[in-house]
Amino acid sequence: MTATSSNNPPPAQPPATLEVRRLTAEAPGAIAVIQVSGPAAAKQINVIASGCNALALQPGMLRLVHLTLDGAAVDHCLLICHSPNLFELHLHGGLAVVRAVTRALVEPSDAAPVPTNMPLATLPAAMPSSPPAPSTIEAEVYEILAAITSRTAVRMLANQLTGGLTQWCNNWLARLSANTAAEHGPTLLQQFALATQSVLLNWRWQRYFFTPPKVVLLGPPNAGKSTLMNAMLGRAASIVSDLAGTTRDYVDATGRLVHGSLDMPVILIDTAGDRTTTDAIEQAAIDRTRRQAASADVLLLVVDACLQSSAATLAGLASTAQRNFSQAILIPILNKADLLTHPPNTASNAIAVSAKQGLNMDALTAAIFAATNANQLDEAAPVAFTLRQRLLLNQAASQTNLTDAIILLRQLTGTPA
Ligand SMILES: Nc1nc2c(ncn2[C@@H]2O[C@H](COP(=O)(O)OP(=O)(O)O)[C@@H](O)[C@H]2O)c(=O)[nH]1
Ligand SMILES: [Mg+2]
Repeated sequence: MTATSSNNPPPAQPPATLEVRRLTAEAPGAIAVIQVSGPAAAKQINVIASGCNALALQPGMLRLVHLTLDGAAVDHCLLICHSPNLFELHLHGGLAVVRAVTRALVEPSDAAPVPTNMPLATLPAAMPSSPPAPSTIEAEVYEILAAITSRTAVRMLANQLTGGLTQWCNNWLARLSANTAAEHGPTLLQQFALATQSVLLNWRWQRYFFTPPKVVLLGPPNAGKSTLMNAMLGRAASIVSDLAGTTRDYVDATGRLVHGSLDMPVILIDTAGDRTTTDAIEQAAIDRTRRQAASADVLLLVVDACLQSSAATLAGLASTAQRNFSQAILIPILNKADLLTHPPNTASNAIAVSAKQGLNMDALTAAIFAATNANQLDEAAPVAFTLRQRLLLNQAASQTNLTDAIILLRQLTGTPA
């Protein structure tokens, strides 16, 4: 008889309270299976699954549950109880959902928040032992790639794999590591901080290729805003009419602006003309228009070029917009240029277009690219395209000690110490 484990039992291990394992490969797919086991499994599942009490499930039971993260519903999934200590979640296989769910499961629900001033050396220990979020630039590239609609952004991301941010981090890692001698430290760190800030600042406009800027059309009724929006989209998303007040509520649509070799997604928002009205519904639409303008990246101020008052109307629109919506870039536009018998008055730097005939639309696209700085794009430059990267860079830029900056850069690239 051979020795069996019952003859020679291993030393008793205390049971892990909770174990979370992904049973499917970490890759995009239709379904992902996460196994949750241990005495705390049911309690922890209850933190993220609503519509079912995992503690009350019997072995073999199957339930449809809603996944709730940070108080908001994110998905639904199947919950299978194999035993009171062993469950499986079958959820949609998108990496973002799987990672968010895994993270919520492994984080103790009553965990104290990590203080922001925690000394660097203790930070890695405070993170989950197997971080569910991608921790390398390459993993983040593949995760973001699926949600990208701009070809320019795809090329920018591809460049980050070996060049771009990866190369930038590796270069700085080499420079900082070679200069840990105290006398070189401060100047080198200052250079590093400047270089880091420049990468972070560039994101302010690089981001438009990843998250479409919100472009809101404002102007009096009948100026041709709806016609212009349709012309920019290349399809009839908004109703065009001679009747003032046709566009009562705002209309939004996603489009793509192409400028040379660059393409940028945009959210275009056509609005109700701003005017005094006694109609309660129109007033409500005008209020909603103002809220859209308040969150716009770009405001297209559109007036009818044929009206005597066009220059004054444009100036009035611009000063109101500057006062109320100062966060937005303003682009003044004189529309209906096809009807003019004399050259338009472009003293106000307005772009003269004909939305109806598609005249000078390239100049408008170019103006949006220039206003957002997107025309300066260097596709090979470093892009800090995730919040994780930007937080780590921001933290690295304020370090007064080379070793701490190096630790943060290593975390960013996922390079072991
Ligand atoms: N000739 C000409 N007419 C235009 C142009 N743009 C719009 N219109 C006309 O102006 C009227 C009002 O257009 P619309 O887009 O509904 O204006 P909105 O109220 O600002 O949205 C319609 O009859 C359009 O056909 C243009 O560039 N040239
Ligand atoms: Mg309209």
